[in-house]
Amino acid sequence: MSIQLYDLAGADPRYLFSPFSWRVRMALLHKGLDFEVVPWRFSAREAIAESGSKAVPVIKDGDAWVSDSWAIACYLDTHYADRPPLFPAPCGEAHARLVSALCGKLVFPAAVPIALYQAYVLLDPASQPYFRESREAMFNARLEDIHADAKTGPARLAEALKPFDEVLAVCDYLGGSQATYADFLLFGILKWTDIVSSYPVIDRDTPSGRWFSRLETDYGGHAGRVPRVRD
Ligand SMILES: N[C@@H](CCC(=O)N[C@@H](CS)C(=O)NCC(=O)O)C(=O)O
Repeated sequence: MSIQLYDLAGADPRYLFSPFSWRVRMALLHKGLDFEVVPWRFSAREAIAESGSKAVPVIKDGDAWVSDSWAIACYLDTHYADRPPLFPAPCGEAHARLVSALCGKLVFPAAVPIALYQAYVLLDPASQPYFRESREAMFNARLEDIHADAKTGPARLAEALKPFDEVLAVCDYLGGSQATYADFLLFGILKWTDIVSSYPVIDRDTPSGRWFSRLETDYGGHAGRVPRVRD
């Protein structure tokens, strides 16, 4: 039986955009595991109640429920050790933790002004009040006031990606010659912005942009085929 990946969906279930779920989706693709995406909404949390988590991503693998994107990646590497690694020894985990910290400090703050309001607009009406209230409390600002336009949003994101550009100018992946979980940490954030945004967010003619396009064509082009709002 294939693994089920519970993923945040918009009112239109074709839009699946959680940055954390994208990390897991890429990890499943990298491992070559069969999986099925189950659309999930804030307004229908009970679908993942058995996992003990209130947040997605969550996977169900046979009888096992696993939540939290990092914990899921660790689970996949442990349980499917014969498949391509997400954290190749000896320093895969330390490397991924460094990339995670850089993403948290640099990229996520630049992605939020692009994605937060535009993600809110895509949600089902029953989820929107919760999302607005929780995110406005988290960022201490109205969603509309956080929102960046087509000029300032991508410019700030490009600035945040500069350290990654330096690496990706000389390596195909953050993992070197192969993608690792470090790649999917960054990719998840960018894919989130790219799916929900009404304007282009990533300059494809930069090292990070070329790397993003590469990951979209890898794994049979899975990530490149998913619908974006502006398609
Ligand atoms: N640390 C968690 C974060 C997951 C997370 O925040 N997911 C969001 C969707 S993008 C969620 O489901 N939040 C639940 C809520 O806000 O109530 C992970 O990496 O899996």
